[in-house]
Amino acid sequence: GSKKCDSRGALIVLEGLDRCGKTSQCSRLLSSLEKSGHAVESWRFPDRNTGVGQMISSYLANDSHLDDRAIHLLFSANRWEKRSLMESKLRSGTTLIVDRYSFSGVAFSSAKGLDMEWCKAPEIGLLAPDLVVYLEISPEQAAERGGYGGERYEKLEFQKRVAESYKTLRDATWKIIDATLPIEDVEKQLREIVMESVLTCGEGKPLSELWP
Ligand code: FDM
Repeated sequence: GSKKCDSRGALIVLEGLDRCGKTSQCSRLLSSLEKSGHAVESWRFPDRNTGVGQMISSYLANDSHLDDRAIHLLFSANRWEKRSLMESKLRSGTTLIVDRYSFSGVAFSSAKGLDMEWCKAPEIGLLAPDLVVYLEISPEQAAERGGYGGERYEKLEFQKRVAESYKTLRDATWKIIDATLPIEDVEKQLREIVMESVLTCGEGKPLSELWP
């Protein structure tokens, strides 16, 4: 008979509070995977390059006001508009490293007081990540790192509530890395976890959808 082997790329998501080091870890991971010959791309949400992304960007910069539910749905729409490209990249064997995804969507909006189940609903049917890595840092330590850019959510009190939301959201499948470790140690741990997931997807692990 025909043995099915749908080799594909892995969908890797990095989550964490602002200033946890996610963005630099994403770029380190990207170059390390590229160097070892993997097909890989680095993505981020919000993707500010689309029309929806520009509305989000102006909201985050406090240049526009939007209802909490309206902005929540825009963040979600911003993922939906990338879904089919995401699926074709993965199926063609490209691993995607994604800086923030639906978990940011739920954590940040529910930190404003929106119901968590309501927040999760528009994410149903998006591709489920093969791996979620949470770079853990306390809100206080993140704030001490300085350089909050002055965007809407970059305030200690709000980040504390986001941290609580992330705690509620995370499950046993998430991998937690201590983001206060030296940058090279975080990088090494991350690479090991990611390589394992890339391997399983290469062996034909099926793609699935949120929320599993
Ligand atoms: N954010 C990000 C949300 O509120 N919802 C979402 O769905 C996503 C993806 O946007 F404060 C928040 C998280 C962060 C802000 O993110 C912009 P970057 O990573 O700083 O660009």
